[in-house]
Amino acid sequence: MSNTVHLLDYVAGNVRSLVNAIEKVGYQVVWIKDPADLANADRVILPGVGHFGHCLSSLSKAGFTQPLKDYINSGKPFMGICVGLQGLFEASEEDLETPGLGIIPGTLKHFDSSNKSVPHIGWNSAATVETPELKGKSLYGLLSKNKYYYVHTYAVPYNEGELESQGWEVATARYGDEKFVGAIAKGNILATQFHPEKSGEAGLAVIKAFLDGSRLADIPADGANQILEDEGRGGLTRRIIACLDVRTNDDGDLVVTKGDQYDVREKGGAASAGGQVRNLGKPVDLAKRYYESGADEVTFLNITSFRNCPVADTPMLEILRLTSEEVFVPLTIGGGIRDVVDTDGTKVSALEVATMYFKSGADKVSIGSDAVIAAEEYFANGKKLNGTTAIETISKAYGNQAVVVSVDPRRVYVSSPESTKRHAIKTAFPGPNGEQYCWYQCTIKGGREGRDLDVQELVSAVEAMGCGEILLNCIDKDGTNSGFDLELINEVKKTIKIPVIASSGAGNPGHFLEVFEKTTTDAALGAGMFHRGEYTVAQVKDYLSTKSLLVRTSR
Ligand code: 1PR
Repeated sequence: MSNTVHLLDYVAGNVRSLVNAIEKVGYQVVWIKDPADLANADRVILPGVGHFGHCLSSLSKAGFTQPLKDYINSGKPFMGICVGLQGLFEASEEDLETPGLGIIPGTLKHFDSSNKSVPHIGWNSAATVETPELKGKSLYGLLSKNKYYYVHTYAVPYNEGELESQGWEVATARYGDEKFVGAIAKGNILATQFHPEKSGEAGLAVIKAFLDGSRLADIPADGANQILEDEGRGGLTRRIIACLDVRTNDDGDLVVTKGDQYDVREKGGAASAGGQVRNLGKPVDLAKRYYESGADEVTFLNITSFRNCPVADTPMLEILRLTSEEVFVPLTIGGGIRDVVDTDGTKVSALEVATMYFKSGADKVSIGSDAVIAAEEYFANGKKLNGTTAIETISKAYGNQAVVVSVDPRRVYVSSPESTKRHAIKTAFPGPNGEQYCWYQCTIKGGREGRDLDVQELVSAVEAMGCGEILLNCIDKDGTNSGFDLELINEVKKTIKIPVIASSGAGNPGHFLEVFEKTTTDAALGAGMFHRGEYTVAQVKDYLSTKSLLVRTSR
């Protein structure tokens, strides 16, 4: 058999990562653009991101529905990923008007968000339910000790024995009190709710097993069943994210830098503005190092993108391209995601800018300044969505999970809550004049400009617009090594349902423990302490493990 795999090209999606993963395990991708080509394929993968109804209706409009069913019925290898799994079922609550392919019985349900963040984002299990045939065997390389990367709002609830009675083999995961289908297989079909292409070595092993046709293998000695769970959270691990602030230094090279309260220049150096830009290493090298050390995600923030520069920021796109060939965990890119006018006068929409990054290997884009402006307009228009903001257009095309909003708040101290129109909180850390209250002011342009909008207003507005996750920085804490701003994080968590990544202030593993124990944050991010080599990501995870927090340790 050839070493090609056919991928269906039917909907906008950030599939670069999947292509990279397939190439990494030694196969070549051929795109199927015409339904007739399906008949000639030896192996087919159906990727899918975003909205169930949009994906299924795009498939149908492009004439793929019947040829795809025929291909699956032919018995040749077929794999569905994420919405590619969902589409095999009969229906989804996400869009009950548009039917699924109906190959597997069942309907996808919305996760219950009354007691947990939704979407479900992060690393969770895919533990195979043992059947006589599977005893001592791993199905397509799935191992219960491994964690896989999920990002979805709808899932197939798992009811013991139901799918098995129809001949399906199932691997499950648990999120809070909900058990759902993480992967499902029968004969020539394999489908995963998680993204194997973003699941590190564990995910690459699943893709390779599928492409090699290795359906069952002996479980390796170190792969024995070991399904760890965290009370209240199920198998979802605490996510540790490494962040790289990238900018051009005074010599014109793109470097990883790191600020103290957003000031990235060395103190007392030679450059006129007060010192050289701190250079902590090369972006691609550091990203690889953090991946190898177990980072669950890597985020790049292009921190000077508000300055005039060509839209096709070639060096930044190149960084993503090179990183995504070697780093198989989710990659987020931020900085400059907004409607822009290029240096030659051409107008380029935020969606087009984001598309360039997705095509180069990003899985999510992070929006900073533009989100603040959009939120101000949202309130000015009586909380009406206008449909044209960067958040709305990108989340519509690529799914909410692909849109992160990066928030850069700064504390403003006040003597009483009545002395400001903004939401003030009582703080245990009084201001310089003994003020007992503060509000968190949103800023734009990397903290250079404060706006009359508080962090609670911003996060609730962007959640309504379709943002899937908040990256919550804090200018007061950035680079201080003094721990996260727990008051800020608790306030934001109270305000919204979407997941929050706590950022700014991490100086040692204990700070990660503290933020997970004292807030309900979904993930925590570190920058300076990793770049300066004070601690590795692995050390943070080992420490959390010794404190009984669930983390992903196997790659
Ligand atoms: O406004 O959409 O163009 O996006 C610009 C992006 O660049 C925003 O996400 C903004 O947060 C970021 N940014 C702008 N200026 C700076 C700066 O440092 N001068 N960096 C900056 C933000 C903060 C964190 C940092 C954590 C953890 N960096 O991401 O990594 O504070 O640091 P620590 O662990 O060392 O304390 P747009």
